[in-house]
Amino acid sequence: MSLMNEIHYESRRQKLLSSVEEGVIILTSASPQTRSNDTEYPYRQNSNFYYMCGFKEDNALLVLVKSKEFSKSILFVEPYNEEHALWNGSRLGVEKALASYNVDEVYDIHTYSLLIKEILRDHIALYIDLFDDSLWILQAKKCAKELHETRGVKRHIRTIYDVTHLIRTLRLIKSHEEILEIKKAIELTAKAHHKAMQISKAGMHEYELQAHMSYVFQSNGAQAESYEAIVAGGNNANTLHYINNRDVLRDGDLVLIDAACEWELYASDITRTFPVNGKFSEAQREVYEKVLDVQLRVIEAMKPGVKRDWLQHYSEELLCQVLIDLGILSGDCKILMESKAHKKYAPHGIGHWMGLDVHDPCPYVDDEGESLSFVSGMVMTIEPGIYIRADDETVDEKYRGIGIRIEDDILITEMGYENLSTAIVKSVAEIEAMCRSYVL
Ligand SMILES: [Mn+2]
Repeated sequence: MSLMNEIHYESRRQKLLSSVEEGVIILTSASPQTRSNDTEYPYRQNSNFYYMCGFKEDNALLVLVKSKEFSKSILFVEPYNEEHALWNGSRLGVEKALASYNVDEVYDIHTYSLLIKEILRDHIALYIDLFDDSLWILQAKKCAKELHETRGVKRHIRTIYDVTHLIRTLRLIKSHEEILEIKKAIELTAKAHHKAMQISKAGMHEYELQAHMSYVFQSNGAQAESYEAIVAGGNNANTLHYINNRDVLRDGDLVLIDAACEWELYASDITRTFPVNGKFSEAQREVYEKVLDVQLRVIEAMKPGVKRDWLQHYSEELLCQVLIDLGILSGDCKILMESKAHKKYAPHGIGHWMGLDVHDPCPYVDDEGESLSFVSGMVMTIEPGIYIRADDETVDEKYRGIGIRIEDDILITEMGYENLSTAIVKSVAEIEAMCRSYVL
């Protein structure tokens, strides 16, 4: 059960409506996606739609109306249908949706094409997801055109705005309940990562570790994983989005696991890197501890007022210095950074917003393009990594094939930060102890 109740959604809708002078906002549910022939991927609701109403079914619409005199929220849903209930499960239907969702009106989705024209009448602004090419949006535009051509209608839709930016800005600041959902996701993800460390041994396949983690997620009630798991043994870790996971785990290699589950549609996003056989080699430990030191320092710098751009620059400086210390790069850190030399070994950003989406699409900059400053309630991952390809002959042989990333989920608080994933072991001693620990 979601911790969010109708009051949460109602207050979000009020906030959204208060940022709009007048007009009609249309938000559409995600459409089911075909996997092959007549089979579908598991359904996942559209995050912006879900954020504004909490409705999980497909084939649904949320329409918010604001005029000088009033504002109202309307939900369009699939009616209850016995045939559908028999084959695919019961839908809530119009009456029950009205009773359980605190919206002003609920209608059968099949009446939308008739009703939307009346809803749009006399409004001058339409707010949609500009990249939403669903038939519902096309229909709304068609009705707006018809109204434009109708004698006697005095006001017409004359501007179409992007509504997603407004919602994404609201989504930047997480409520107490949202943080609790994220914590629950992380709690299961912690179990899964610890499990992987405990059972890992040379000769296993990457997909076996993945399967054990998926078992932890599903057997504990998680409905989905936040993203395709990366289980990358040895040099595979140097392919950033390695999701093949078919290789054998080799003795003496590290394994990088970037995997996490979703809880009530809220994501977690965790990466740990550990030795397949449970014991870091000298060179692996050296690189690992340096990456960990960077991660700890970057997290320590997080607090309200700090700009995300600054944090990115700071982390690049630290990583560049690590590369110099390891003898992988040589020269002055500033000059190396200007030529982006460090990007060869540390190519990705330090972190991203996280929430209903693993990469929460909240803005990183304000309207002027200035980097946003952290505010209490924001959640960002911190995931420094260093990747040294096995075929990179410019690097000392002992480091070749090492790829390390360490990722945690950080909440900005009034006083500074809270590491939400601090329970997942990450020091060399903790990891080696976890790998040694007995497991059934
Ligand atoms: Mn991430």
